[in-house]
Amino acid sequence: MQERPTGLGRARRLGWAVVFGFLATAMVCAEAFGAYETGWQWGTPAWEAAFAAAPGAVAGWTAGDLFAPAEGVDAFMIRLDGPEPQFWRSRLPGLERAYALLPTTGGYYLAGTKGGTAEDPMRAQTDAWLARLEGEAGIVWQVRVGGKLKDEARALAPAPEGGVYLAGHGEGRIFSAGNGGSDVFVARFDAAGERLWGAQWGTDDDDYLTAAAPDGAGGVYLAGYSDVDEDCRRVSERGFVLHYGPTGELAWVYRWGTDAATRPETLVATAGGVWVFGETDGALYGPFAGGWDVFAVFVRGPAEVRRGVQWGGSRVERVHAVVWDASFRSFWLAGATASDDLFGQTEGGYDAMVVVLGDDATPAWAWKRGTPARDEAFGLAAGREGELWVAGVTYGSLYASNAGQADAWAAYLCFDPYAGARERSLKCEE
Ligand SMILES: [Ca+2]
Ligand SMILES: [Ca+2]
Ligand SMILES: [Ca+2]
Repeated sequence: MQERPTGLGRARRLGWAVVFGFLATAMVCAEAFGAYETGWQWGTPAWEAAFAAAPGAVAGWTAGDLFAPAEGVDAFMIRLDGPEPQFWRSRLPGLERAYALLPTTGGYYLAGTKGGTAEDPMRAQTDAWLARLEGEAGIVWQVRVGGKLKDEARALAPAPEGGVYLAGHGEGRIFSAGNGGSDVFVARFDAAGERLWGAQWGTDDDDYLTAAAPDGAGGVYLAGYSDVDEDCRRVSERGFVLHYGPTGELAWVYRWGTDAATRPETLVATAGGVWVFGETDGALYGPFAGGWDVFAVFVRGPAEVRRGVQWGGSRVERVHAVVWDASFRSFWLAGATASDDLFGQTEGGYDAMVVVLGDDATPAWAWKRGTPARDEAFGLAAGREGELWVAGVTYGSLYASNAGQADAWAAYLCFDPYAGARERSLKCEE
């Protein structure tokens, strides 16, 4: 699909009316709490993906001429916070694969990975990048993070005073001597793009960062997993949670796993600790249903784990993003399922899903959207009125005709988190 040429001018004219229009929509959404869903799909014959969502916006990348003629891979950000969706769309030349998006005062932080430059041998391989975007100014500043080997950005979390934590993984020296294979890194930046500190952590095997979340006290939780090798062959994966304080000190590390792979994918802090959600290919916290299952565990410190749960269907489940809704005491979890025996039949391949979980992290009900091809939800954000923005990837025609390869999609959803529970209780009364 090509950009609607009136989009940006329209946004300028509408100005604050757009914002108030959006708030009104959100309030109506909250009052009604009826199921509300609208979705979009953007694509070209080349590859597109949307991996990140923030309230009112999604971000991803295109390898084709999505909104303008392209050279290589470009990041894009699409704002969905007007009464007419996708009223503002932007290509971000020079930024490549975007993985994480975070709203901040006056704008957004966006992070991803870009290829090396042939001119600079120190930058011959990929690096992480972090950019600050503000309104119509677009990119206000951008920084590149990484050593001379391969580095990738994966997650953002808010830091004090409008700053941001950037987290990812890379090989060799990033902020200190490499521990072997891939290591995890985290760096704190202030709102002006100045790096305050950077830290590196890892085992002698490959360590991968998947998620970051604020700890509520100025620090940051990180999650990911380490390969477990035997005779240089990967046999399993072991999870980790790291807790860094605001000045860069590593407060604690929790590592865990069994013979089953333990692959944390997302996390969110709640009172007194952090909930970690991930995937396992065995019986980690309960019976294994098959393929990959979802697990959730509450980590309170370097050794204390409570209330581990596991659930899934007979085939693969994936989880990528979680939001804690304190007012409803429930989690929203975005991912995908290939199972016909979990939340009803799939359309085929993976179907995208958003699952509502109670405060014990067990599923109450789920929204599923899919095509006979592979569909997956990667980014998730919640607004103040209970509305959700979801970002994902589809190989099919989810909200529009597939343009070729994978396309990016986004959805704006609103439903009552208690709907499933109410249905269940009605059934019990009958
Ligand atoms: Ca390592
Ligand atoms: Ca499963
Ligand atoms: Ca495509």
